[in-house]
Amino acid sequence: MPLLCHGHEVADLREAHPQTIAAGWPEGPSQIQTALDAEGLAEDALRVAVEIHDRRAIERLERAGRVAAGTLQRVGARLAPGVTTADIDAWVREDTARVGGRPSQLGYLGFPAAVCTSKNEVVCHGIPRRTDVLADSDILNVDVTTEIDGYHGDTSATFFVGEPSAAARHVVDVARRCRDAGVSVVRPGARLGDIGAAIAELARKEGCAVVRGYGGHGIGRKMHLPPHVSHVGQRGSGMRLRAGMVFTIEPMINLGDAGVRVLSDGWTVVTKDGALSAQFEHTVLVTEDGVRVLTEPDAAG
Ligand SMILES: [Co+2]
Repeated sequence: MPLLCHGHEVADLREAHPQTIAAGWPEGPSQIQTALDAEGLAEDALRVAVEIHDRRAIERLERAGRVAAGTLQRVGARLAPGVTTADIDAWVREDTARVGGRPSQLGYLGFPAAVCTSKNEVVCHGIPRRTDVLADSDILNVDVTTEIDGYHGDTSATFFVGEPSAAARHVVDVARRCRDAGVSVVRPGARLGDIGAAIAELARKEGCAVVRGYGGHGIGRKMHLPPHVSHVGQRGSGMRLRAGMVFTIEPMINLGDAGVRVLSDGWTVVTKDGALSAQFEHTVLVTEDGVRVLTEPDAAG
């Protein structure tokens, strides 16, 4: 089977698994094309299928990305000392409903809120709470995922509340630049590992650490799909990127050590050493000649 021997090559899934794919698939993507990833997740001993989205799906993903970016931008503009993370949760629900979407995170694996709010030493998956009040010089990551018309868009940014310390400014700046460094290497023919390599090199140069346990992910008709996008990859390793793939790049950058732990609520991930952590996230599309960010705030409407 040449298809399965060439694990990085895009294949028409119908050739690989003819019995599993219906000829028409009326509501699905019309071209179920996938890349079979033999090397990228070798430890799983599983070949992971990554969807190559067609034009119709891409239009919907663009819209979902635009909508998520718009909500993030509007909510971010309202942050100030005295705001609670429960307020942010309410604003995300209101704004998402207003534009005709649904917060993807609400109820996902039992997550109790519509948005993740991760403050200071919280790395990710912070739960909004009425008792969690923003104060001057906090940093806060707000992670918005929106489903609209059956497709999801996922984006996050770390905001300053009031006047940031020099350390906060540094880790937030490095996190944004790491995300952008990861995005900048995406093009057809690049490897998944190139993304994490670009991120890890920049973080190291700036004296920061990259969180390893959590990564980016494919996104489409589900919020979380293959592939897993490591933020500490090795250049030249992993799946070969192809036009039509859509996934997130969302490095979590720590000012101190890379170590993290999960609090007893089962969700909140914090730095082990209590040092600040920051994160930025885009959903990106691999295009014929490079990359398009689907969650650019400038494109928000
Ligand atoms: Co994400």
